[in-house]
Amino acid sequence: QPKTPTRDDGEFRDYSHSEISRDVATIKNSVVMHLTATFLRTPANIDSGQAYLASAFSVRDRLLQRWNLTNEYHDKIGAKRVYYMSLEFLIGRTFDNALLALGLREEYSKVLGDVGFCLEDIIDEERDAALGNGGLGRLAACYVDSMACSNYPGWGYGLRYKYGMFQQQILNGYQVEAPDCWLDSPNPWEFPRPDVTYPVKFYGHLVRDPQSEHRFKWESNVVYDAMAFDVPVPGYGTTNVGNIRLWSCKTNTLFDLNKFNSGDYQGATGGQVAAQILTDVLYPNDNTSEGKELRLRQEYLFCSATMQDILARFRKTNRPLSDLPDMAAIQLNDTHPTLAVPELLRILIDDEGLSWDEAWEITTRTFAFTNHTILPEAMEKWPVPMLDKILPRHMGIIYDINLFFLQTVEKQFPGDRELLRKISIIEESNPQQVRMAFLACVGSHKVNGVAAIHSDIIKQTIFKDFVRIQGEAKFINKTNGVSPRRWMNECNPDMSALLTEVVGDRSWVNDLTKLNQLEDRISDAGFRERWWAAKQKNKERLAEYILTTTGIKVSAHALFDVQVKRIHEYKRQLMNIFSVIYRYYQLKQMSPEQREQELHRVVIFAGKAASGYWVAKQVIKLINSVAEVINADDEIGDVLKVVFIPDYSVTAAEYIIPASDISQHISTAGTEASGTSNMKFVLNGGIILGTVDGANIEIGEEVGEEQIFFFGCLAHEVEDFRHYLRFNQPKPDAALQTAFDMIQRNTFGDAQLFQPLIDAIMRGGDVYLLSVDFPSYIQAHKAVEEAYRNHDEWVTKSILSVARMSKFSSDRSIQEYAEEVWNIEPQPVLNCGL
Ligand code: Z57
Repeated sequence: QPKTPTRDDGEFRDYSHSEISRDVATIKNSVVMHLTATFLRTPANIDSGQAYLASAFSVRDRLLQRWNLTNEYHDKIGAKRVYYMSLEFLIGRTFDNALLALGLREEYSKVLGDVGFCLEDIIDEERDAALGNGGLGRLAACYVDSMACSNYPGWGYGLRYKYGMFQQQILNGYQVEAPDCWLDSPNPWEFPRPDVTYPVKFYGHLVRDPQSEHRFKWESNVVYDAMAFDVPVPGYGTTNVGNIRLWSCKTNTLFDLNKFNSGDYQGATGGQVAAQILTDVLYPNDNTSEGKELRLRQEYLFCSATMQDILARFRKTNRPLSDLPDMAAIQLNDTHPTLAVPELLRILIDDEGLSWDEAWEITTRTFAFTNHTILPEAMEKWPVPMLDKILPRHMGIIYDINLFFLQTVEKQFPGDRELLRKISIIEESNPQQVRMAFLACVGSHKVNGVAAIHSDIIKQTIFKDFVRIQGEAKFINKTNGVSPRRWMNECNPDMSALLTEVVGDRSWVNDLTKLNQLEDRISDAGFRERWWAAKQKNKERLAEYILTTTGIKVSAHALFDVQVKRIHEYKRQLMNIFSVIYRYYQLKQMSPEQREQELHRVVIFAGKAASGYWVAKQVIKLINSVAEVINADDEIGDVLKVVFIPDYSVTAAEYIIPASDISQHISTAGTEASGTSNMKFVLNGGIILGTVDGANIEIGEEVGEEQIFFFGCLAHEVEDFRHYLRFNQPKPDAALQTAFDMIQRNTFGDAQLFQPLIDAIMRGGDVYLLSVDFPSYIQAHKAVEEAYRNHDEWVTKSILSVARMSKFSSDRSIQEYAEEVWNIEPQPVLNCGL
C-alpha cells in the first residue's frame, strides 16, 4: 500500500500559494487581465461574447490548479485509474457547470453585474461541445462528471472533432444540416498539449522477424500524428478535477521538401491538409453503423493514440507489464473503440516482446465492454479485406484471437460445428466480416448491458452462446444514470432551491438518496404550491424559448407533452404524431363549447435525424406539416398546439426537460436499451408515458406504478406479433385508420409525401408494431388527461417521483462499475484549501 502523502510531505508540492480566491475584487482583476492581455480589449469597450471569454478564461485558471493537483496526487499515490474510451462525449456547455462546481456563481454574477452584464446572458454566449449524437455520448459525459464528483481516479478518452453534431435547421418543414463550426471562436475549455503527440500508422505490410519466425513487424510509410487536447471536468463539492483527453489528427510528414524547394508551396503541405480529415467530423449516426472506411480509420487513430498514452503513463511507474491490469481499467463504450484490444496485443507482443499468452492475459484483465443496443443495423461489422488493407497486423491478430477462442470452444463442446459458426468473430459471409461485438466480448473480462431488461435480452440473444461458453458471471447489468449536477442543480434552479430547503443544505447534489426527505412534505400545502410554481416558471421559460426558436405562441397553462430524442423508427415519433392527428380529428368533431372544456395541450417534439436516414427525415416533415395546419386552425386555438423545436442539443434539453408535465418514451418493447432522458424528466418532476421498455421499467419500480403511465405490448410478445405481421396485413384500429385517412385526404399537404410512412406499416410488416400498440396508446393518453385534471393527485405524483429517483444518479452507476468492474477506489485529493 503506497504511503498517502500529507501537506507536510516535503516531496509533495505545496499548492497553498494558489488557493482559489472568493474575493470579488480579485476575480474582477483576473477577468480584466484576460480581457486586456488575452483578448486585447478594454473593459469600456466589450460585448457579451468577449465578457464570456474573459470570464471563462479566468474560471479556467482556477480549474487548472486543481487539475494539476489531482493528477499529480493520483500519480504520487500510485492509484489505479479507469479509462473510459468513447468515440462520443456530448458535453454541452461548461461555464455555468464550472461556476457551480467551484461555488463561484454568485461572485461572477457580481463581477459581471458591475460591468453591466447579466450572468444569464453571458452563459448564453457559450456554444455546446456537441461531440456526440445522443444517449451514448451524453452518458459518457455524465460518467466522467460522476467520476470527478466521487473522487475516482479516471479519465475519458475521445476525439476532438473539428465539426461536432450538425446543426439542424428546418426549412419548409424539412431538416437541413449545417456544419457545427464550434471551434471558430476560442475554446476556453481545452488545453492543447503539443508535447503529448503519438504517431499512428496505417496500411503498409508485415515483415517476418529474422530472429524468430513467429514474430512480425508492421512497416508502413503512412503515419499520422494524434495530438492531445485536455478538457477539464470540474467536480462539484470536491477539489478533484477530472479530464477528458481528446485526440486531434495531423500529419507528421510536415513538409514535402522536394516540392517546397521546387516552388510548390501549396503541394508541400498537401499531406497535412489530407490528414486533418481524420478527426474533422463526427459521424452523425445514432444506433446505426455506416460502415465507411474513414470511420474505421478514425476509430483506429483513437485506439492507437489512447493505448500508447495509457502505456506511456504506466511505464513511468516502472512496474512490470503484467501489472497493467492493477493500474488501469479500460471501459469500451460500445464496440466503437474495440480496435484497442488488438492494438494492445500488438504493442505487448511486437514492441514489448511478450508471448501471446502473457499479452492475452493482460489484455482481457484490462478491458471491459458495454453494449448499448441490439438493433441489427447498429451492429458494427468490418469487411475483412478493408481491415486487412488498412491494418494488416491487426487483422492477423484478430484471426489469432478467433483461432484460439474457437479451439477452446471446440474442446468444451467437441464436434459442434454449428456452434463454432455462430460464435466465430469472423462471419463467413462474402466478403467475410469481423463482428466487433464478439471481438469486444472475447477481449473483455466483463460485458454489461445498460438496464435490467436490456442486460437480460443480450444474454438471451446476441451473447447467448457466450454465456454458455464463458459463464454467467461475466455478463452483468449496470443500469444507466444521469448527473444530478447538470440535470437538476444546473437546469432547474427553482426546484433545486426547494430541494435544498427540504434537505437543509446542497448535499443532495452529490447524494440523491437525501431526496427521500421530500416524502415528509407531501401534505404540506405551502410546499406543494411552491413546487407547482417552480414547474410553472419552467414552463413559462420554455414557452419563451419556443417563441424565439419557432415563432409559435403557446400557453404555459396547457399540459406540456414532450417527446425529445433522436428521430428513429424504433422510438416511434410517428406513432405520436398519428395520435396527434387523431386528436385533431376528434376536436374538429366537437362543438366550440365542448372543445373549450377539453384539456389544453402543447405537444412538443425535438430531435435530429441522421443525415442519410430518409424515413426519419420524412417523419420530421410530417410533424411540421401537421403542426402548421393545427396551429393555424382558429377553431382549435390553444386547445391543441404542436411544436417542433429545431436543433435539439444538450442546452435545448436543459430548457425543455424541467418544463415537461408528461414526456413520452414509447419505443417498441425490447428496442430501447435504456434511455436516459426518461430519468432526467422524472428527476425534474415530470411524469412518463411509456412502454414497458429500457429503464422505464426500473423507474416504475422505484417511483411506484401510480407515478407512471405504461402501455403497449411486452418485449416477450414482440416476436410473435412480428411473425404474424410478416404474413398478415396489419389491422389498424378506427383511430389509426382515421389518422391515415386524414393524411390521405391531403389535410397536411400532398399525401404522396407521407404515403411511404403509411406503407411501412401497411405493406412493410409494421416492424415496430404501431398498429399493435396504438389502441393502448390512445387509452394511456386518456388516463394521463384524467390524472392531470386532478391537480392535487398530479402534484403528489410529481413530488413522490423526485423523492424516489436516487437510483438513477450516475453516481450510483459509477460506484457499481468501480466496485464490480474496475476495482478502483475513491481518492480524494488532499484538502489544501483549493
Ligand atoms: C446510442 O445513443 C445508444 C446506443 C447505441 O448503440 C448507439 Br450507436 C448510440 C443509446 C441507446 O439507444 C439508449 O437506449 C441508451 O440509453 C444510451 O445509448 C446510453 O446507454
